[in-house]
Amino acid sequence: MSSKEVKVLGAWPSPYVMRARISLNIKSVDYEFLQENFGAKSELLLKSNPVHKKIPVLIHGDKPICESLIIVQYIDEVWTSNHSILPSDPYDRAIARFWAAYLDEKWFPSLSSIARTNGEEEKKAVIKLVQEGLVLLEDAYTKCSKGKVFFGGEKIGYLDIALGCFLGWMRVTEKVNNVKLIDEANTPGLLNWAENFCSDAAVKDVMPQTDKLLEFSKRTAEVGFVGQTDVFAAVKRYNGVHLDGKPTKIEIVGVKLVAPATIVMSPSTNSFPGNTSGAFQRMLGAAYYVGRSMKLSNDGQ
Ligand SMILES: N[C@@H](CCC(=O)N[C@@H](CS)C(=O)NCC(=O)O)C(=O)O
Repeated sequence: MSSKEVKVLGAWPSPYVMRARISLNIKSVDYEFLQENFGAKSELLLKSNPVHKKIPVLIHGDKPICESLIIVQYIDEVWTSNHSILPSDPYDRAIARFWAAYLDEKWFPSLSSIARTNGEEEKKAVIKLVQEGLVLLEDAYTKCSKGKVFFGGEKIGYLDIALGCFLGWMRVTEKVNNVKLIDEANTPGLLNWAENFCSDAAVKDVMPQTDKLLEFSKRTAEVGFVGQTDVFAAVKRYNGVHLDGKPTKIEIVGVKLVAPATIVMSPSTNSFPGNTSGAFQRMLGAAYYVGRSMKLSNDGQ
């Protein structure tokens, strides 16, 4: 299979994109990784995933396949080389799908909402929910792995990929909030599993380093504005606007007529207000991941 026949539209920090990449690695399929910029989605992405406009998209020949878990399953069915990703037993397959749905519908939304909680009490409550979910997953691990290393047995399987892709962001959450999510006391099986998962040949090159992810989560993005008026208009229009239930603060921290002017915006958001467009939309897009500040630069014209 030529590398050009398989493409992944994605971004390195995205857990969902990791699912596609790990699955292709398991099957030893060569692929081209086309990194998307959240600030300005590519035409190819919009054309390939017109419904959700999200990554990952797997492009096989000229056929796009969307939604990470559907992509994992597609890869497993198309490339039958190496081991199979989904369990061969129908009951085991159903259980693996059940837990993967739980992860995407309940558990990960809780994990990612920690950064957007209001106050310490709410944060503690959401962290507790996440930890309780992990205790349920510990039990699922004991049952699914049947004493082997992975949920899928000897080799990484569907549920390993579904949960393992979140390990990077779990570690970031642990660091930022000074808590333990996976530990010896409550989730000893998962602790061991996580180490084996991250060091697997199919995973280690796509699993982002925690510090890099942490840096990314706080990153400063720059967006050029043509003309100062746009920068001031953006401040006027969006300062105080509620995003994810919190007011957005935008302040100009430096204005130079020749060198770039800079605005810092906080808190950042992971969703776009419906009426944004153009440069400001691109700025919000670049701030997709929670917890970072943002700079707008003005070329001073
Ligand atoms: N259910 C989707 C979720 C994919 C998803 O949320 N992707 C994020 C990146 S991690 C995205 O593309 N966000 C851009 C947006 O929401 O516009 C899947 O499993 O593929």
